[in-house]
Amino acid sequence: MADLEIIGVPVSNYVRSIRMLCEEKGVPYTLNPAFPHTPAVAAISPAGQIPCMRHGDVAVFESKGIATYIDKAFAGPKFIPEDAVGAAICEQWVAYGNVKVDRWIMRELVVRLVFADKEKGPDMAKIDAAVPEIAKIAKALDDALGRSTYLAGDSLTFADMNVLPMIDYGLMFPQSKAVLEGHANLMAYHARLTARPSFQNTAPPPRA
Ligand SMILES: N[C@@H](CCC(=O)N[C@@H](CS)C(=O)NCC(=O)O)C(=O)O
Repeated sequence: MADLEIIGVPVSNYVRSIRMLCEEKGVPYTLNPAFPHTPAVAAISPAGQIPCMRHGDVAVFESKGIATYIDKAFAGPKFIPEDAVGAAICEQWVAYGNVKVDRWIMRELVVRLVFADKEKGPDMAKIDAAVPEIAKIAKALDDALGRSTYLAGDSLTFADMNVLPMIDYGLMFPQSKAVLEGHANLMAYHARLTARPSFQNTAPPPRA
């Protein structure tokens, strides 16, 4: 069978989530470190977003679509539950991760700080506005992790791999770190999951 190709730069939280899934399942893959909106990406994603995936004739965009394909097409442990409740709860946390955690931690805070205008600096009003939203997210995740070991119950699912890189990025910046650190369940979860080989082996290269 053809090689599995994951397309996208390793610094992307969503690319890392897909790479973590491959690592956890033991699925070999080739990483094509393409930036958003480059030809390899635009050929698959109408939005020009990463990650994308190719496997023989199959091309998929959107990380959850890619994760579903990999989980079903390859042997190894399952990380998207098949039972009705497990599947729904996993999907629920993936959606919450994408709509809330990615939006407020990644787009409204991390990306604004990292890609700030060199002369004007980051838009601090927008960063400040993100902080109370991140506080709500931290509480929601912390509450869920007080009820179960992982977001979708007592086994690791793709929902955890989806949010972990986002939380890890949030802990790198003082504005979000201060909020996240106040949540003991979330911090214990971050420590446990970032120790896994799937996280360690997918670290992006240091910024030049
Ligand atoms: N819903 C998409 C989001 C992917 C996404 O936001 N990727 C970012 C990099 S982490 C990207 O490609 N940004 C460029 C853009 O949105 O134009 C998914 O789950 O794959």
